[in-house]
Amino acid sequence: MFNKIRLWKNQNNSSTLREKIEEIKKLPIPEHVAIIMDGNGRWAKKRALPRVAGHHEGMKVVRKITRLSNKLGIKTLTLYAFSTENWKRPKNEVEYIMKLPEEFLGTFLPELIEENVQVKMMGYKDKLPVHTLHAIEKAIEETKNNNGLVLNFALNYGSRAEIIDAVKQVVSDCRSGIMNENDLNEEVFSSYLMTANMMDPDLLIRTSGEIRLSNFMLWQLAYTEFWFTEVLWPDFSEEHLLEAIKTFQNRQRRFGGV
Ligand code: V07
Repeated sequence: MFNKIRLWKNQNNSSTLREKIEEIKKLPIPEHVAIIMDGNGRWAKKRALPRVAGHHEGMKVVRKITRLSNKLGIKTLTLYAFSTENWKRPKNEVEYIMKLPEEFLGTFLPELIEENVQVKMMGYKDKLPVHTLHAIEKAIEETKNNNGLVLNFALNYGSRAEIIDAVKQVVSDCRSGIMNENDLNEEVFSSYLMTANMMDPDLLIRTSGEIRLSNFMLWQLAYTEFWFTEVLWPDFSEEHLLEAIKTFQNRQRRFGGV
């Protein structure tokens, strides 16, 4: 009888996923997880599909991973959706990608509100198409009082530019007397970045086998654990996130606190 139940459980993925979630919740969960969602174009190419098909599939994974992150009690999920370098891609691809926030929010904003998720964005808003920015700002406004998961999209974001802008603002505040240069320290400098009031990521995930940061959160990732996988973003599953967190927990257990 029990063997039969076990057999049924192992065939039923959703039930074993639930068990894995319960297991992982017994140890500390990273509070802030950041993900570089790479490999969408390659996923499409492997299937002889246009690159945009990979981006669309990747968008569905964003929903899945957001729901699980919320369920796990992760406090902040930062997703690198578009870099300042991505403008160099073909015009039609960029135009398509810039419609994804609207499509995503058109479908899932009610669900995000229902699940108490707070939408945020970091990056240079000035270059974004107005239709994209409007959709995101509406979502930010409608979720601003939610106190569940913070879903932070890095969009038209670049870390070196972010740091330069912070330095310029510090210099300006010193010149105008708002700040004394002797008061500048790491904590104060952090408050000049786009992640002001956010804790640094505990865990960085990058998919698609690239082992580099590509100008993503250079300051904020100083003490972060990195987890890289060959899996392409559209193939990234709940199990992969749990695996990354498990690795994080094992590292914490071995090196943390002593
Ligand atoms: C984008 C899908 C995921 C893979 C990476 C590239 C393509 C969701 C959003 C989004 C952004 C803001 C927002 C709600 C949803 C998104 C871009 C690209 C630019 F408020 N997916 N996704 N934005 N991709």
